[in-house]
This record gives sequence, C-alpha cells and structure tokens, in this order.
Amino acid sequence: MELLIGPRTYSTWSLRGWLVMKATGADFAVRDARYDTPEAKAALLAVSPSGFVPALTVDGELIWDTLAIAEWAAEHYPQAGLWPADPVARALARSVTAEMHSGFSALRTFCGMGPDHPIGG
Ligand SMILES: N[C@@H](CCC(=O)N[C@@H](CS)C(=O)NCC(=O)O)C(=O)O
Repeated sequence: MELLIGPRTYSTWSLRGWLVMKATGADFAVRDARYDTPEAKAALLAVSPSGFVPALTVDGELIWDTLAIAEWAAEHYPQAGLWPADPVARALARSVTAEMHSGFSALRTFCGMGPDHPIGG
C-alpha cells in the first residue's frame, strides 16, 4: 500500500489520511506529492484523477479522497475502531465527519496549519 500525500505540517487533508492509516496499524509506504507549480500539479493529476491528495493505492487500485480512504480503512481494519461501535455514537461521528468534510469551508480556509495562517507556522 502506498499513501500519496503533501507535507503533513500544513496539508491538513494529508495529515488526516496519514493519521487514519497510522491508526489501522497497517504497513504502508508514504510518497510525497507536490502541487505548488503547474508541473507538479500536472504530475499529481496524472496519478490522482481529482488532482488532490491524499490518495491511497491498494493492490493497484486508487482511493483518492480522505473520507473514502477512511471508510476503506474502517472496513478493512475493524480492530482499529475508527468508527464508534455504538450506533448512536457512530451516527453522531459520521454527521460531524460529513459536516467537516463537506462544509466549514471558511473555517478550513482561514484556520489552516500553514505558516501563512494565523494559527499556523
Ligand atoms: N476532498 C478532498 C480534498 C483534499 C484536498 O483539498 N487536498 C489538498 C491538500 S491540503 C490538495 O491536494 N490540494 C491540491 C491543490 O490545491 O492543488 C479529500 O478529502 O481528500
């Protein structure tokens, strides 16, 4: 397995994918991706159809979204307990996860981890 990610110090999406994979205890390789130049972005698009990281390669197949990676990991490593066992707690966790994944864009834009953000660097 290979996880394609950007710098974990400021790419929160990459950090999320990496943390999920670490939590499984699985053995996986990390491949560094860049997307800060047109050439780097083109190279990334050649690997990941969305042009975003993280992307996980498993047995030659690509999973290219953080939540898709997390769901795949939860299915394949149930012992990691990525989702709560209790159905009510799991529904709450999924609601929060979905909201964070698809919403809060202003929060994610202005409270990033990079050096150019107020709480980053
Ligand atoms: N919905 C995607 C979003 C991933 C995302 O935004 N990744 C950023 C890394 S921080 C990225 O690849 N950016 C590339 C770019 O801006 O060109 C996911 O959850 O995987």
